[in-house]
Amino acid sequence: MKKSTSKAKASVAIAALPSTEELKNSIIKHLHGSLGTDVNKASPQAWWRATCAAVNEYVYDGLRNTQRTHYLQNTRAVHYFSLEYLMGRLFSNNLHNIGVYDAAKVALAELGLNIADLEDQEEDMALGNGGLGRLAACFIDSMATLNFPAIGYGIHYEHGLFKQEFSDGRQIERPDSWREYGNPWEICRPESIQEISVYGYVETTYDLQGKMKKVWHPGRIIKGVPWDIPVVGYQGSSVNVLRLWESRASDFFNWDVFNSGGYIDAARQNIEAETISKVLYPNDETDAGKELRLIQQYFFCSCSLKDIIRRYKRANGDDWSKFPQQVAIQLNDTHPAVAIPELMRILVDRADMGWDDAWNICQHVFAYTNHTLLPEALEKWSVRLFEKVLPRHLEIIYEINRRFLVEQVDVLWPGDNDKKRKLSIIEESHEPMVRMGHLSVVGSFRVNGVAQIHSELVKSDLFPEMVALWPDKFTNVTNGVTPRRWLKACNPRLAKLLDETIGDEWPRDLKQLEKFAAFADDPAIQDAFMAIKQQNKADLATVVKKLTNISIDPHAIFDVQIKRLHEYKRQHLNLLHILALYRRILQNPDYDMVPRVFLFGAKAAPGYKLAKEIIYAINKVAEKINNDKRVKNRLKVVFMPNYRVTLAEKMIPAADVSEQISTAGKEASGTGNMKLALNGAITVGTLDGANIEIAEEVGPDNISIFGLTVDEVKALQAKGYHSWDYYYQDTEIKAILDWLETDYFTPGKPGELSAIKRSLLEGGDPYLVLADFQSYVKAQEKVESWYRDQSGWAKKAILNTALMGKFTSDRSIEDYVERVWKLDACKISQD
Ligand code: NBG
Repeated sequence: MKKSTSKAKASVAIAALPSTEELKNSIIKHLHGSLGTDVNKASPQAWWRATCAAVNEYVYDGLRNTQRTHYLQNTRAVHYFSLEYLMGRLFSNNLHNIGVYDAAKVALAELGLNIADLEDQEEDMALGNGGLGRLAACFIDSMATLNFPAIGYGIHYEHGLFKQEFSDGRQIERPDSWREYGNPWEICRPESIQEISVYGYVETTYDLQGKMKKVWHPGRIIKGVPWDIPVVGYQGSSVNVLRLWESRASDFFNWDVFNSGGYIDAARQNIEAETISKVLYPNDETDAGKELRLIQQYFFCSCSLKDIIRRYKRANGDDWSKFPQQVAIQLNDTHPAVAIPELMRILVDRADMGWDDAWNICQHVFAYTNHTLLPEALEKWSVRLFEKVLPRHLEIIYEINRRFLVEQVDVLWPGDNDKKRKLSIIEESHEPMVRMGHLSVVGSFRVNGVAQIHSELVKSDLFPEMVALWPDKFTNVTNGVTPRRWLKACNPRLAKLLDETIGDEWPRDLKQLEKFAAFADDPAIQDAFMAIKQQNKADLATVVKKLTNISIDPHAIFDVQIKRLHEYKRQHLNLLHILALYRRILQNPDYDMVPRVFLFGAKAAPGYKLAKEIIYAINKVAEKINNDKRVKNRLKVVFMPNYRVTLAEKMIPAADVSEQISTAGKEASGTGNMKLALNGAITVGTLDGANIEIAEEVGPDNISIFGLTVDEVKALQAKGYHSWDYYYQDTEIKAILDWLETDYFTPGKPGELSAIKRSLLEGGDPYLVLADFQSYVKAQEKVESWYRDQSGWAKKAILNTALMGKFTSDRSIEDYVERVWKLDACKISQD
């Protein structure tokens, strides 16, 4: 019997790995002992669960060893606070990271099972909207792999991001019940339950010495129940934890109501308390401003802080002086910014610490990552709402703000009320608002953007005065993606080719990929690389057929745009280009073009009307083009329903062209751009976000850049942008936009697709789609001419893969460690 390849290694969390035979026995043992079923009647679900249980024996070993080592060494740790974790599936990821994927595949095959069928039993863990949540998932993978003591904190949503269906081309949202029947990866930890308070009022009291003390009398107490998800580092390094809080009614509180005869009231309060962790807000880059959302934010921050403090006190007792040495907290956007006043409350009100000492601790604990400049995403809470939900925190924020304005702003700009108005944490409009971005900057020791250009814009456009106050506070950490999930696991064919040509160290040292560049001109490697792409495309074509019933030709260019639907990401620019090609084909039946399949994947926020109209328009145009014989298969358009991590894993390895076409200055970084290039897709992109750094790495011959730059966008907008000029001066643009108003794509229903035209003309085209259109068309023509030379294309694709080493999330985490967290890696010792 074949033994598994990895041997027991020193300083890894997981000691001995199972052989195929041992895995087989363990799976059967769990089928019997944990699932209560038998080989001859087990469903694929049961097999999957039994395999997870078998794998968990090793995961839990690693978890115990990691937690014990961290405890004994009393390590400094980072606590990643994020409202979102877009994990996807964990099965193959965990098998790969432990190093038993191949052994499990063989074990399952010997049991008559196909590992891919088992993988399909798992629901995506979609506790996030898009890039921000997926980044958090990549980061916790890297932190475990690099042996950094780290905990992810978040919310255990009962329902993750909605599932998307199309009905006559329109998006329909369906609930996502990812753990309806339990989830084999999570462990409930009732021993670590926390209670948190909301609502109520604040009483001012005085002690015998006449010292003032604020006492918050909460209106509601809610229980937070932690669920732990082990985060398995690559090759059995640390097994860290993602701790997600589920809300429950507090027993203590209900008992009161119950005793006073309010059984129904108690039940109602239960339901309200449990609502908090019910559902993820489906907005990407927009602030919903809803009470429940603020409560969600506070709920998980308060539970997590209490959890951190409990652990700290176990090791350090009541001495707070070491707290900033032991604890770093990273705020993933402003969503968890309420943790700042909450820690102040705990220190000042509960631990009786003086304000200055407490503030000093806060300012050495928190660091804040900004993920967007879009004004609609910058969170603000009305003072009124804050006062209702968190009355004591509002007082604390007022005091933070008062001191900030007096001790910092007025010192640098004495008597300058404009500066005070601009910098105040409280925005004085007719409805006063708490600005969470300002609070985050003031309360943190480090602030970073997520790509070079974005970090510059954070400084120059968003917080220039804050930079004047604290020049050293601001830094950059360019995003990254985990090469374990986004190459090794999702593209096994390419992973194997890499292993064979440059060795197998690249998954944990992605700069090794550079060695692959030496093979870019090698005809054998070019052939192998292109053959792999071809196979991946054929696989995707099968998936497309199954999901949409559309047949696509794997020999066409697969042109992929996968990301949330947003005007600034400009899926409608892509659509206009498709319409231009279609129109050229109709005007010239012999129009010579390389056949191309345009593949989209995108969810629209349920309340984002125009985004939904764009989905509808793409679907309607697709229907027409795909069924038009005159096109002769030169064009196909596919909108994949329910885009999510699992679908990304199938689309990315099969992409030839990567669409990264946001208006310059709007996409903070992008991470899909990295995943696609890593898998050998050529980017058609603007000089925005991390595209700029990708271009620097791969070089101008291997990326097709177009469009206005950030400075040109600013200049055009300053001088006055008139989209109508482009409409009247460019016959192609005019023809396409007018086409959308007819009933050509929606027979009998003219005007159904006119929302796009309206926004681009009457709406002023806020994202400069028309201004970039012709430049985009040229960038696409360039890509097409490149593709006609297959060997040249292979070289470019190989170089894309080879030169993406910078964009591993391991490098991002190392940057955070060096520039922000100042952590030491901790080698794990075994029992
Ligand atoms: C998103 C940006 C992306 C970026 C991810 C991760 C938000 C608020 N921002 O460009 O739009 O890649 O964050 O940093 O979701």
